[in-house]
Amino acid sequence: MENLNRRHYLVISVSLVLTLIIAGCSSTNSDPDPDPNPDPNPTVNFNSGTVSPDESYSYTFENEGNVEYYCQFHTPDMQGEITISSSVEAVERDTVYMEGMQFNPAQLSVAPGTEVVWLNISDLDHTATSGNPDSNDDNIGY
Ligand SMILES: [Cu+2]
Repeated sequence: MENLNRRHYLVISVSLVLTLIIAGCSSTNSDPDPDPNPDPNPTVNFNSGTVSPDESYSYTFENEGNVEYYCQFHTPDMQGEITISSSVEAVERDTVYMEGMQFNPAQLSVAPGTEVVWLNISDLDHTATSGNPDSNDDNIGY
Protein backbone atom coordinates (compact mmCIF):
# COMPACT_ATOMS: atom_id res chain seq x y z
CA MET A 1 0.00 0.00 0.00
CA GLU A 2 2.75 2.38 0.95
CA ASN A 3 4.60 1.41 -2.23
CA LEU A 4 1.58 2.23 -4.37
CA ASN A 5 1.23 5.70 -2.83
CA ARG A 6 4.86 6.44 -3.43
CA ARG A 7 4.56 5.43 -7.10
CA HIS A 8 1.45 7.58 -7.47
CA TYR A 9 3.29 10.54 -5.94
CA LEU A 10 6.17 9.96 -8.36
CA VAL A 11 3.83 9.99 -11.38
CA ILE A 12 2.23 13.26 -10.25
CA SER A 13 5.66 14.84 -9.67
CA VAL A 14 6.96 13.80 -13.09
CA SER A 15 3.87 15.07 -14.90
CA LEU A 16 4.04 18.35 -12.94
CA VAL A 17 7.69 18.85 -13.96
CA LEU A 18 6.85 18.04 -17.60
CA THR A 19 3.98 20.54 -17.52
CA LEU A 20 6.30 23.25 -16.19
CA ILE A 21 8.94 22.48 -18.86
CA ILE A 22 6.34 22.61 -21.66
CA ALA A 23 4.89 25.85 -20.26
CA GLY A 24 8.38 27.32 -20.05
CA CYS A 25 9.20 26.37 -23.63
CA SER A 26 5.99 27.67 -25.09
CA SER A 27 6.28 31.01 -23.28
CA THR A 28 9.83 31.40 -24.63
CA ASN A 29 8.66 30.57 -28.13
CA SER A 30 5.82 33.07 -27.99
CA ASP A 31 8.27 35.97 -27.62
CA PRO A 32 8.25 37.88 -30.91
CA ASP A 33 11.48 37.73 -32.85
CA PRO A 34 13.28 41.08 -32.92
CA ASP A 35 12.64 42.77 -36.25
CA PRO A 36 15.95 42.71 -38.15
CA ASN A 37 14.78 45.57 -40.41
CA PRO A 38 12.82 48.12 -38.39
CA ASP A 39 10.67 50.41 -40.47
CA PRO A 40 12.24 53.70 -41.39
CA ASN A 41 10.57 56.40 -39.32
CA PRO A 42 6.97 56.28 -40.62
CA THR A 43 5.91 59.44 -38.76
CA VAL A 44 8.18 61.65 -40.84
CA ASN A 45 6.55 62.90 -44.01
CA PHE A 46 7.76 65.93 -45.88
CA ASN A 47 8.00 67.23 -49.41
CA SER A 48 9.75 70.45 -50.27
CA GLY A 49 8.14 70.82 -53.67
CA THR A 50 10.40 72.45 -56.25
CA VAL A 51 13.48 74.07 -54.74
CA SER A 52 14.93 76.38 -57.38
CA PRO A 53 18.60 77.40 -57.57
CA ASP A 54 19.64 79.57 -54.58
CA GLU A 55 16.47 78.63 -52.71
CA SER A 56 16.20 76.43 -49.65
CA TYR A 57 13.79 74.21 -47.74
CA SER A 58 13.93 73.22 -44.10
CA TYR A 59 12.43 70.54 -41.88
CA THR A 60 12.90 69.95 -38.15
CA PHE A 61 13.41 66.32 -37.09
CA GLU A 62 11.95 65.63 -33.64
CA ASN A 63 12.16 61.86 -33.19
CA GLU A 64 15.06 59.44 -33.31
CA GLY A 65 15.26 57.16 -36.33
CA ASN A 66 16.36 56.94 -39.93
CA VAL A 67 14.66 59.02 -42.60
CA GLU A 68 15.25 58.35 -46.27
CA TYR A 69 14.56 61.07 -48.78
CA TYR A 70 15.13 61.70 -52.46
CA CYS A 71 14.78 64.24 -55.24
CA GLN A 72 11.70 63.66 -57.36
CA PHE A 73 13.37 65.20 -60.42
CA HIS A 74 16.52 63.11 -60.26
CA THR A 75 15.35 59.79 -58.89
CA PRO A 76 16.78 57.24 -58.47
CA ASP A 77 20.23 58.82 -58.53
CA MET A 78 19.65 61.63 -56.06
CA GLN A 79 18.93 60.16 -52.64
CA GLY A 80 19.90 60.93 -49.08
CA GLU A 81 19.37 59.81 -45.50
CA ILE A 82 19.04 61.64 -42.20
CA THR A 83 19.83 59.73 -39.01
CA ILE A 84 18.31 61.32 -35.90
CA SER A 85 20.08 60.16 -32.75
CA SER A 86 20.45 61.64 -29.28
CA SER A 87 24.07 60.46 -29.30
CA VAL A 88 24.85 63.16 -31.86
CA GLU A 89 25.99 66.52 -30.53
CA ALA A 90 23.05 68.92 -30.70
CA VAL A 91 23.20 71.91 -33.02
CA GLU A 92 20.30 74.20 -33.85
CA ARG A 93 20.61 73.84 -37.59
CA ASP A 94 22.47 71.69 -40.11
CA THR A 95 22.74 72.00 -43.88
CA VAL A 96 22.51 69.59 -46.80
CA TYR A 97 23.63 71.11 -50.09
CA MET A 98 21.86 70.28 -53.32
CA GLU A 99 24.95 70.28 -55.42
CA GLY A 100 24.93 69.13 -59.03
CA MET A 101 22.65 66.11 -58.89
CA GLN A 102 23.63 65.00 -55.39
CA PHE A 103 22.74 65.71 -51.79
CA ASN A 104 25.89 66.69 -49.95
CA PRO A 105 26.34 65.10 -47.49
CA ALA A 106 24.11 62.24 -48.65
CA GLN A 107 24.18 60.83 -45.13
CA LEU A 108 23.69 63.26 -42.25
CA SER A 109 23.39 62.52 -38.52
CA VAL A 110 21.67 65.04 -36.27
CA ALA A 111 20.28 65.21 -32.73
CA PRO A 112 16.49 65.28 -32.18
CA GLY A 113 15.10 68.79 -32.61
CA THR A 114 17.59 69.79 -35.30
CA GLU A 115 16.41 71.89 -38.22
CA VAL A 116 17.86 70.55 -41.46
CA VAL A 117 18.14 73.07 -44.30
CA TRP A 118 18.45 71.90 -47.90
CA LEU A 119 20.19 74.63 -49.82
CA ASN A 120 20.20 74.47 -53.60
CA ILE A 121 23.61 75.65 -54.78
CA SER A 122 23.24 74.01 -58.20
CA ASP A 123 21.70 75.47 -61.35
CA LEU A 124 18.95 72.82 -61.45
CA ASP A 125 15.58 72.47 -59.70
CA HIS A 126 15.44 69.81 -56.97
CA THR A 127 13.13 68.47 -54.27
CA ALA A 128 13.71 66.93 -50.86
CA THR A 129 10.96 64.35 -50.50
CA SER A 130 10.71 61.85 -47.65
CA GLY A 131 10.73 58.17 -48.51
CA ASN A 132 12.51 56.56 -51.40
CA PRO A 133 11.66 56.28 -55.10
CA ASP A 134 10.02 52.89 -54.49
CA SER A 135 7.76 54.09 -51.68
CA ASN A 136 5.88 56.71 -53.70
CA ASP A 137 4.02 56.24 -56.95
CA ASP A 138 3.53 59.96 -57.50
CA ASN A 139 7.05 60.58 -58.75
CA ILE A 140 7.31 63.50 -61.09
CA GLY A 141 10.90 62.76 -62.11
CA TYR A 142 12.04 62.78 -65.67
CU1 LIG B 1 17.43 66.86 -58.03
